[in-house]
Amino acid sequence: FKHPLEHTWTLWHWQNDRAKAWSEMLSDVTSFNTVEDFFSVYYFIKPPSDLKIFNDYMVFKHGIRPMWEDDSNKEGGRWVMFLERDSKELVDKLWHDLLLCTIGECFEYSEQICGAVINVRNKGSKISLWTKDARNEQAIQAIGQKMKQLLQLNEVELQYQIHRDAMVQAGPNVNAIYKM
Ligand code: M7G
Repeated sequence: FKHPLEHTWTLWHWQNDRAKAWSEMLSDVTSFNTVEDFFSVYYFIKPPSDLKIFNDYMVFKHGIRPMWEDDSNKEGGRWVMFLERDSKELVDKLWHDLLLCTIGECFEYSEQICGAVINVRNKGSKISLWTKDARNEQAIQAIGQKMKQLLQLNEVELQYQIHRDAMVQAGPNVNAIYKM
């Protein structure tokens, strides 16, 4: 007997390849819907600290593609943290904890949660939680507060960015509509 999760989740991997368009660099790795299957995937893949620069993991509810254009994301945004000078251990731990909180449905307004992402870049890593409706301030604030508390982000700032803004303002300077 395995312990069922509330939802089925899909792990995606993104790897930079200059010859391809962004969405062609995405691959759907596997899906899981029990705690045990989650851990077999989690311990099988490399931790984020062993990934090469320009690799991402995304864990999204089954049926939601981890891209701005998906119907569940196109009106949404993300709570994102920028981990530039943080240790590899901390980055791996934050990613682990965020995944457990996400698949374990620790957040209120869990229907607003689409998925979690880690981007490994030159400057450091970004970890984010994508939500469905960037106009739902109540849900966004509740989710952000819970994330801050569960991940013990005392010194780490969270910013909420709207995907629609990211689409038009490529680069690191996307405005944050909320910070905490
Ligand atoms: P990023 O990988 O989120 O962050 O976006 P980075 O700037 O730290 O590398 C880099 C670029 O990838 C964006 O400017 C887009 O060109 C492309 N990109 C990223 N995302 C998440 C998407 C997406 O959801 N859809 C599309 N079409 N392009 C994306």
